[in-house]
Amino acid sequence: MKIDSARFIASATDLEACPPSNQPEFAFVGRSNVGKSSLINMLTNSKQLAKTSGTPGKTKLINLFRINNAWTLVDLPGYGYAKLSKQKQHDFNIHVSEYLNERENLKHIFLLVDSMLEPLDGDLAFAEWLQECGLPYSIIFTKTDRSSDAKVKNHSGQFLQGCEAWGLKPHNTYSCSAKTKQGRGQIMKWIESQLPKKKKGKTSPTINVGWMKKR
Ligand SMILES: Nc1nc2c(ncn2[C@@H]2O[C@H](COP(=O)(O)OP(=O)(O)OP(=O)(O)O)[C@@H](O)[C@H]2O)c(=O)[nH]1
Ligand SMILES: [Mg+2]
Repeated sequence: MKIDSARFIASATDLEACPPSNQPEFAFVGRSNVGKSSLINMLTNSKQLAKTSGTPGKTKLINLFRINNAWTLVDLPGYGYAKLSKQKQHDFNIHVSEYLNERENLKHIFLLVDSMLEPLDGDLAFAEWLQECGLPYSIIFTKTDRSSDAKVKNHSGQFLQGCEAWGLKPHNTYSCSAKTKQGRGQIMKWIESQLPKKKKGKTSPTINVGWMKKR
C-alpha cells in the first residue's frame, strides 16, 4: 500500500481526550522500549513521525497518526517500565485498558514482543488479558536485525509455545525490523485487507461538446 500522507493528529491522556473518528484504527502496544514508535515510523516511511528513544518510557500518551486521510495508527505508552511510580503505572493501566476496550473504531491491536529476549510472562499475561477482553490481536516480534536468524526463530518459537500453553490464539504473527524494514510488506498488506474497499469511482461520462462547434 502506498503511503500518500501520514500526519500527527493528537496526543491524548485518555480515551475521552481521543478525537472521535469513524475511520479504522490500529494500535501498537507492548513493553517499554520494545520498538512501537520505531515500527510506526518504519511502516509510514518516516523518520520522526513518532518520537523514539533509547531510554524506556518515551511515549507517555496515546498518540494518533492519520494515514492517507483514511485510517489511523496509534502509538501507546509501553508497559512494564520499572522506573515509573506505582501511581503512574496504575494510570497507564487504566488509560490504556480503557482505550483498548472502549475505542469503537479500534480494528486491531498489535502486541509487540522483543525477539532478542526469551519469553516474558508479562508479555504473555498481556496477550492473555487482550484475549480475555475479546480484543482482536496479533503478535509482532521486533528488532530481528539485532540477533541471528536462529536466535529470533528460537525466541519466537518459545513465545508461541508459551501462547499455546496459555491457550492464547493471536490472529497473526509477524517478525520485523525497523532497521531493515523486514515485515513491513506483510503488516501493511494485512492492514490494507482490513480497510473498507474503495468504491470504484464512477468515471465521469465524456461530455459531448459537438453542439458547441455548430454555434
Ligand atoms: N536495531 C534496532 N533497533 C530498534 C528497532 N526498533 C527499535 N529500536 C531501538 O529501540 C529503542 C526503543 O525504540 P522505541 O521505538 O522508542 O520503543 P518504544 O516501544 O516506542 O518505547 P516507549 O515509547 O518507551 O514505550 C530505540 O533506541 C530504537 O532505535 C529495530 O527494529 N532494530
Ligand atoms: Mg514509544
